[in-house]
Amino acid sequence: MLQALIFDVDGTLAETERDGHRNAFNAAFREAGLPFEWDEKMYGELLKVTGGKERIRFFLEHCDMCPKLSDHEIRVLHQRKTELYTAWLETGDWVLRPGIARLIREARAEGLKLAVATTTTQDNVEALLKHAGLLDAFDIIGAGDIVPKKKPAPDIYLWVLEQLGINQKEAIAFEDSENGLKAARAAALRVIVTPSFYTREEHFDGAWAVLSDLGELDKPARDLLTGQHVIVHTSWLRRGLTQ
Ligand code: XBP
Ligand code: MG
Repeated sequence: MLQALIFDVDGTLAETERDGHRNAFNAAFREAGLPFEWDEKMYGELLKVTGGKERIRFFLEHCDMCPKLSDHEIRVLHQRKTELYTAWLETGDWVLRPGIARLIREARAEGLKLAVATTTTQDNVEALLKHAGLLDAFDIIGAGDIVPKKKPAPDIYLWVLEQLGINQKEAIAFEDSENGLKAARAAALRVIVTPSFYTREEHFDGAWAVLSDLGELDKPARDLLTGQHVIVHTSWLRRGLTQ
């Protein structure tokens, strides 16, 4: 029986990568006097590395002309990036993706548990949910360094399931990326994928459904595999995908 919905954050709850995280990384680099910038295309490639600190480290390791930074320096730089990113969230210059707030409220009203499973930093998730007026709706937030291995490892999903006290058959995960899908599938969860700006070309084998978004009452989503119109309701999730 369905007990919980588990949401990824970046790309799934909102399109936060290009104008939010990327700009915050670049502003932190500028402030620190570092001689590089991540353009839109390069950032899309760097997103294959999950986690901001890991992404900076990977970039520096593959950049001959860049200065080398210690783990401590990367942590300090990343801390500043988090401040800049949460400040951006507070400007409200972003929106939740279609159907997110609607489904969360519907699930809450029906007593389903709600959780987050993300590689982003806890402060970022709290700032995003708070600004959206949804922080109180969530029972568990699994974020950032709370587990040693980030997505595509299943660790964050396994941690969230344990905290919720349920098994993998009792939850559905919502993801936007191949790395996220792999993580949730490795935890044996059913996964609905709503591809985002940076993940449209990725492969989603093993997804339960691949949808344009979750759909609003006046603007249904599109099933990207069948072309059908759908609005993801809890009843739809409970019943399975055969309507
Ligand atoms: C996406 C990520 C994160 C963000 C940056 O997370 O990989 O690393 O790009 O956030 P999600 P931090 O699992 O929510 O899609 O700099 O805080 O790591
Ligand atoms: Mg994501």
